[in-house]
Amino acid sequence: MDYAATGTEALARIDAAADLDAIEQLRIAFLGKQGSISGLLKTLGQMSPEERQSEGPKIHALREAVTVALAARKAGLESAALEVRLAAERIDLTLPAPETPRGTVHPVSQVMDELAEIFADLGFAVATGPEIEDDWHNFTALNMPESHPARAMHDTFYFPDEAAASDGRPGRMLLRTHTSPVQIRTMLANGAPLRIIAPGRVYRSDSDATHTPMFHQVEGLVIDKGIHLGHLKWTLETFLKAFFEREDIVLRLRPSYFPFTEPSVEVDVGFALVNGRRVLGGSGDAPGHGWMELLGSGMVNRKVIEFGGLDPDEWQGFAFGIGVDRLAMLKYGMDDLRAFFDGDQRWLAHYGFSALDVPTLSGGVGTPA
Ligand code: 2NL
Repeated sequence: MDYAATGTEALARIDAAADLDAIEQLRIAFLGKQGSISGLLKTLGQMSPEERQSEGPKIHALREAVTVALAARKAGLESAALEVRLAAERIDLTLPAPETPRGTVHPVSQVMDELAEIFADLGFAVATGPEIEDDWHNFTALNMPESHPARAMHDTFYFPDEAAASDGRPGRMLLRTHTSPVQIRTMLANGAPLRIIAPGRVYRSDSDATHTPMFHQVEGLVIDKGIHLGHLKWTLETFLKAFFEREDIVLRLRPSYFPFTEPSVEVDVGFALVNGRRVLGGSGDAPGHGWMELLGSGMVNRKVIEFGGLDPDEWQGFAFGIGVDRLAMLKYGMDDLRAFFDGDQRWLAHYGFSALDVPTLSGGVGTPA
């Protein structure tokens, strides 16, 4: 039998295939399980040895020719598609830059950079860690055991139970409710002494005018020998003066309670009412002044130091936590937290920072040049 006509027709159809889908259809039609050339190959089994000797090589040659043609046409179509894409995605680097740069740095990013800069000057490193955490690092290690009421108060987003322990992690998986687990991880990994801040996203199932399900927090942790409340107060005072760029920042420390600190201290900052707006500075006890609750802090609970792998008789520490979004609102005068995460171009253009306005202590952390 002569397979030349079959081959010619097959090659013509392959040549005419318009796209990769058509090539695949042809491959199936010729070489698939039910394909025509596969069918020819099956006929070899019924042939006499003589017949097989004359027909076999022709059928195999036909299959080889079709296989090669399919591959060649496929490569041709792929490179044509790439050419089209490259032409469409070409950018003209000789075009002039836009009149005004349109991207801006989000106030939250700007404030995070300011915090890193201020605390770097005080000898703090920036620590980061996972936003998807396990129960142990987020709660247990912070002296909030399974039944602790503070766990319920955290409005935690939990993952379905199957996610837990599948990779041998301790406890249920969740979205971290604070950045404290980063500090636990750093204590376990690096030991003491330690001076870190842990800025980042945190999550709580809570949403209204002053709460969003995702917000930003910065926590600080110092572990060393002989650390006491005086170190905490000086550090916070120094930080807040640098951040708000005012020497007259006055703090008031009030006793409070957190499971992870003992004693715990709520920190208020004095403000004055100017044209109905709160401006930080001066004693809150002066006429026309008041106190605003700003952050929580305290001496690290002995149990938390132990969970961090350290001996609390040898190492002491202080810690604090502040909302970064709130800090940004206070410093840059926004009044609605929800607008932070709307992605509205007008808001971003108004409150955003130039990418070149990198906060530095020598240049003034928050003062646009
Ligand atoms: C608040 C209070 C706080 C901490 C966070 C902390 C972390 C470790 C050990 C001990 Cl690893 N404490 N963090 C301490 C006190 C207060 O945050 O009101 N945050 C918004």
